[in-house]
Amino acid sequence: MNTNEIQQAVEQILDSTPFIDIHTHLFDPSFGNLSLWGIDDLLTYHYIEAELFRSSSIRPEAYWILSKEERADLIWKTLFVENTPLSEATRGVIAVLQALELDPSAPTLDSFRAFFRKQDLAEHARRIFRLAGVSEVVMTNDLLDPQEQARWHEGAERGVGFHAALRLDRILTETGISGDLSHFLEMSARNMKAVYMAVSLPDSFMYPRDDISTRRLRETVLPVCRELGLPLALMIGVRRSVNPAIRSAGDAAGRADLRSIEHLCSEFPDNRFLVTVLSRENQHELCVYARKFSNLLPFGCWWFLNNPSIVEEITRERLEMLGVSFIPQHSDARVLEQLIYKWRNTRRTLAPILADAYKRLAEDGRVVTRAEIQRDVNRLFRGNFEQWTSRRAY
Ligand code: HDL
Ligand code: ZN
Repeated sequence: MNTNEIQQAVEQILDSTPFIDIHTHLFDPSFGNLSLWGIDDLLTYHYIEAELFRSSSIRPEAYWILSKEERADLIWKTLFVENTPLSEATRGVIAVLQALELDPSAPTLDSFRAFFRKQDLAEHARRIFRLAGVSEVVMTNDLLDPQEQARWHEGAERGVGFHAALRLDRILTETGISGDLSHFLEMSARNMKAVYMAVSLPDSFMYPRDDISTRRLRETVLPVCRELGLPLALMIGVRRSVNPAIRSAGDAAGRADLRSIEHLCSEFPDNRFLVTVLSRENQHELCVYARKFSNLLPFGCWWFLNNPSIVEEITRERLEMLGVSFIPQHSDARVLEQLIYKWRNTRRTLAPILADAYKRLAEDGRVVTRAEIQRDVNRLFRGNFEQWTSRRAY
């Protein structure tokens, strides 16, 4: 293939290969109002709320007393009518409306609300997965969250396309937990058929340290993960509630000391670690650690990194240092229809990066075939995850 044919083949194969989205905050429709979808949820996404407060005179305390519809109306007027939706998060809403054949230049939300009111959620979800080029997503399940606990007890279940992941943030640090935590984790993971366990950690996280996190990881979480054949996803570098007034939008990022990963991968060679870090400054050293430890699988350009300019830098250095032994992206979607724009952006950003890598290989003497490009894309967006989660005890 010549360079044009390589570019075309990469684009076609990315577009036609259904991806596995390994970290989202989506819920199967059976979880009721935990499953966010439609225009009002799309607009009141915390990424967009953070931008509202920069372009509106409204104070957070005045904003939070509005209804969801009133908040969405204010956001649409402020960020989409009075200003141009140029940010990743606001342009994403435009991309969703276009994909659903709605008019992104509408002055009010009436027509969008009328459209979503007519949708059957299960059928709508299948359509969104198809439009996004995603075959399955992994949820984030916090069994200590009362709302979610109630849904599981009422019989909510993972439908086709939705996998569970057991989220440990509260479990790792809460002192009030009594009883056999190992048994609780094992039974919870088995009941949910969790594909991995996950925890987000602050930029100040260190392992080992004389604290409850180290004890819970060493004595409970990692032995249970090993027993059940589950990876542990470490999501490191969050500075929670830097500005509590803006609630979910109030978190920030910080550079972490990744020697914690070095210690964990060394001490637990039979555990598998999925790792994503929130600071741009930590990305290169994460690649270096992945070259040292084959039980470490880097994934995603998380949260504040999920912007084309940074995704490009991270993905290029990962390909250069790791070949295809990493997972390029997850969507982190909180609202169903976000899958459309988050995965459109990923395909659009990755196509030239992958094509460049193949062109450089051709210049250096090896011309790849379409089948080899398909093999690589399968591994990046499906195979690495399937292989990493293939040892499940259930
Ligand atoms: O902790 C996490 O999983 C983060 O992804 C947070 O949920 C964050 O609020 C988010 O949605 N980022 O995209
Ligand atoms: Zn997340």
